[in-house]
Amino acid sequence: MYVYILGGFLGSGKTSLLMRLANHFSEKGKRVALIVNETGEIGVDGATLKQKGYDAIELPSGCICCTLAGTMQNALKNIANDIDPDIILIEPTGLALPHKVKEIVRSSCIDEDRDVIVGIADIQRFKDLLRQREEFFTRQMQGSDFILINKSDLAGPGEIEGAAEWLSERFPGREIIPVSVKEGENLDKVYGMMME
Ligand SMILES: Nc1nc2c(ncn2[C@@H]2O[C@H](COP(=O)(O)OP(=O)(O)OP(=O)(O)O)[C@@H](O)[C@H]2O)c(=O)[nH]1
Ligand SMILES: [Mg+2]
Repeated sequence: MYVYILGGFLGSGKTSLLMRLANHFSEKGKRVALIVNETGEIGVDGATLKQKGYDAIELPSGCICCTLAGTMQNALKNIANDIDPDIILIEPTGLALPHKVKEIVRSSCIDEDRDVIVGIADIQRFKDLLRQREEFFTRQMQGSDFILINKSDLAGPGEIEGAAEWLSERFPGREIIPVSVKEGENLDKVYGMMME
């Protein structure tokens, strides 16, 4: 069982990516389960995900990397026992630290082959985020196995290159991929990195 944690600030595109990944892997015949910890106004809830045919668990408000750690452990165990999916996709809130979520996954005694943190940076708000919350953003991206620069369709000239340069200085050796989750740009590359 693979566990993917989608880490990124509020509005960066986590839910949009979650839906894309769920569709893609389901079409490939994989059994996908979803854990969402929504606080966003625009988002999907467990009921909507279930309507779409996914096994989904929605965690109550609160943050899975701190106050809801135990709740998330139980959710993981239930999913592993009852559903035994090929893939679990986890969307923490935009204020969670993904490496803490990963620690909880690892302490849940479920039998995962691999856990992966996908970091999502929003190009539209990249400069503002650095100006206002550079330290938090850096910690949030810190544990990522690779980083997506999302919303490439909205980027101005040079913006992607600037963000990629900043990220590769901070996180040397980390793969950085510009994507548009909305328009599908570069998503094949992301799928390829996830289940090979
Ligand atoms: N133009 C554009 N918009 C995008 C893209 N990806 C996501 N969005 C939009 O950005 C907004 C936020 O996307 P979500 O997927 O809800 O982001 P999120 O990270 O789940 O947000 P929270 O759960 O509230 O933290 C939505 O209006 C999306 O339609 C993209 O690649 N391009
Ligand atoms: Mg969301």
